[in-house]
Amino acid sequence: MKKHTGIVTKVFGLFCTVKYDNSCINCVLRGKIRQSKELEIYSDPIAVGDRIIFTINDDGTGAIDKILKRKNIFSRKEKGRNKKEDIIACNLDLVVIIQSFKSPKPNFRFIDRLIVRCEKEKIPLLICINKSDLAEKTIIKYIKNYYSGSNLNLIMTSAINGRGINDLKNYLCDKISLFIGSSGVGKTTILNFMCPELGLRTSEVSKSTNKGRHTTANVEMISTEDNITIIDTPGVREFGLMDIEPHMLGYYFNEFNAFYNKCGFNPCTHDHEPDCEVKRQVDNGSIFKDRYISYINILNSLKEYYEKKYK
Ligand SMILES: Nc1nc2c(ncn2[C@@H]2O[C@H](COP(=O)(O)OP(=O)(O)O)[C@@H](O)[C@H]2O)c(=O)[nH]1
Ligand SMILES: [Mg+2]
Ligand SMILES: [Zn+2]
Repeated sequence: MKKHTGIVTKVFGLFCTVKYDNSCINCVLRGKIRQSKELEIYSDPIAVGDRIIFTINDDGTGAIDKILKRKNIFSRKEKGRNKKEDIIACNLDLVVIIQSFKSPKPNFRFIDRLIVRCEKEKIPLLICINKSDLAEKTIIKYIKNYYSGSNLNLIMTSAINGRGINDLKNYLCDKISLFIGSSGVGKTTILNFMCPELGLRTSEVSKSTNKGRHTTANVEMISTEDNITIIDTPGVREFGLMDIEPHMLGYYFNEFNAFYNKCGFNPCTHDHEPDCEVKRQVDNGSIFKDRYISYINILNSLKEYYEKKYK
């Protein structure tokens, strides 16, 4: 039978939607993939973004024969012995970490965890803070300072008045990008603003909790006419980094890079160790203090996890 190559745009358990030749086809995973040992570590064997080989059945549905080698995997790894790795998406060119200035407020510790994941997987990333129409000058300045030492790309957008949306589009052009962030920050509204023809459903932020409801039930890949491909996710609240050893964390904080060679200890976790250059740079203001505190918070959570694991 003739084999085709396609890309997975949505997953529902053992079924998925596959895009090929500008059309979509519903496919099922063949048993040999479901039972493959290699994929056992994941909660689902297949993910949005997967490139696959499939055959078309007589009834017009497809059967997936093979998942092609993944160039990268963006996943979360939770606590607990039996927890499997959740692949959010794979084969990404860019991860856009989206937060908003207000309703909900930006969560820097959450952004920093996502940054660590991207840096570890070597996936380019962009930080996008939305709802700039609601932002006060002080918070704008604070966010710029917070990430200034990291050299990361940072943009501020408003899906209401359109500011910054063209900058965002420039980053997205000719790429497959993941939109990730808490729910209610405006991911879907931004998509609709960029491509009104999509007509995606957005959610009103529920006023009582300010957390927003989940309207995007699943992760889904959306392609637009101007060669932008976005994988939109429902609000991701928890984001585990449980596979990172505490002494490695510092390498994923770019602003430490210029200094760790001058630390007295090697490896140095820039925490309790004496003669630490990173701490000196925090004290003299070249490393932004709150970003360092965020590092220490993540470090402590990793240490706690590894201590329990090896006790
Ligand atoms: N003021 C303001 N509100 C926005 C902006 N973007 C989205 N919203 C509102 O925020 C709420 C949640 O948006 P939605 O796109 O569903 O968020 P998602 O969960 O990240 O997809 C909706 O009520 C939007 O109208 C923005 O730039 N400024
Ligand atoms: Mg949404
Ligand atoms: Zn140090």
